[in-house]
Amino acid sequence: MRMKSFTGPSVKEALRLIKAEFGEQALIMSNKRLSSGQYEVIAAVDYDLDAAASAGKNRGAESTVKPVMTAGSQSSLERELKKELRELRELKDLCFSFAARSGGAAADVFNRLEENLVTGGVDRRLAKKILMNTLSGVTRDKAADIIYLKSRMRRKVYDRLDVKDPLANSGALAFVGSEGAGKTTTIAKLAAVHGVKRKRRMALITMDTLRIGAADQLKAYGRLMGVPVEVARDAGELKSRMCAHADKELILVDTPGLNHRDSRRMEALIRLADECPALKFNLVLNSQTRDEAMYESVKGFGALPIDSLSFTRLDEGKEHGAILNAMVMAKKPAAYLSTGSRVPDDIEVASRDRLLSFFMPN
Ligand SMILES: Nc1nc2c(ncn2[C@@H]2O[C@H](COP(=O)(O)OP(=O)(O)OP(=O)(O)O)[C@@H](O)[C@H]2O)c(=O)[nH]1
Ligand SMILES: [Mg+2]
Repeated sequence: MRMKSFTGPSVKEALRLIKAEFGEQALIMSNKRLSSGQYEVIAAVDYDLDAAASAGKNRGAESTVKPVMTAGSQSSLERELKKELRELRELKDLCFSFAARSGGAAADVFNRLEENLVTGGVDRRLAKKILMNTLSGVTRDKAADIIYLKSRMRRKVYDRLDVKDPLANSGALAFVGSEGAGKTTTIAKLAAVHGVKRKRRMALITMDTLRIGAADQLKAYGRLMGVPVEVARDAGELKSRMCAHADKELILVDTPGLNHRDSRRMEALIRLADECPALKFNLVLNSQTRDEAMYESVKGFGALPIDSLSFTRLDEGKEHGAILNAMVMAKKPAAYLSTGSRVPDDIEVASRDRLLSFFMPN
């Protein structure tokens, strides 16, 4: 949704400008005569509405070409589309009342707040939801107060953030994720923090027996830190290694990187979760992954009982909205943030303040 104020010597002229810029889809939010004698009309255009409408058209076309499309998938698309339209209608209603409350300033305020989130990498749909949350219930006197609204929006985002440190207590934690996400490096950093700095009794177990040299990578770290490293090829071996280290406070388990579409290997991980109920899972995500791939990954690994998320490569980009997108989609707390490849320096436990500073810098 984008709002803009148009002025002209008559309402007709302002409407002509709106039509020229926004087309027939424009929603007229308000109009009034200014003290200068000019007329101001506020209009909004909904990009998603366009996208949804054209997606609807495409789907229609598709279903005539492919009559075999199942009723199930059709109704789920319909449901999705209906949900989206309902949300847009709610947003439109909210915009109407917001525009009425704040007058001409609404367009500017609305766009600035939305762009604030979107330019930071927050998904446009999520940005809209946050905006709806922020704007609903705002009183007339505050409706054009950008400083107040920004801090209200910060609070709304802050309240959504969930963090946890899964190694705060004792237990076994397996790190899963796509190839090269940063699992082994994250484990090495955490082993240095907990095993070396805090002197907690710990063991590392690697299940990455597929890639040549993968187990050696972790063993080398283990040797340096004086932390035992073992190899387990399957759930049975993992269980017996975990039993052998029952005296340890922490057991960190490295797993091979996998494409979530690789159903055979994903099933092996699901079996692991079934057979080792004491094992918790942390999903390691590269924070620089593009939106679509990030969603796919979160959805794919959602088949596992994921307990928390870690994000790597924060040093490689400036916009970190993708982290918020992933947290909201997975409905899981953030655990660790990796800010470089140095072991053990480049890791921190996620905090709500730190996360907020990524999505909404001051
Ligand atoms: N810049 C940067 N590099 C990182 C970060 N975390 C890991 N890396 C680097 O990314 C590469 C892959 O890291 P690994 O820890 O081996 O990744 P992995 O998930 O274990 O990979 P597979 O086991 O092959 O699936 C290594 O070169 C790391 O040094 C990070 O936060 N920032
Ligand atoms: Mg690895």
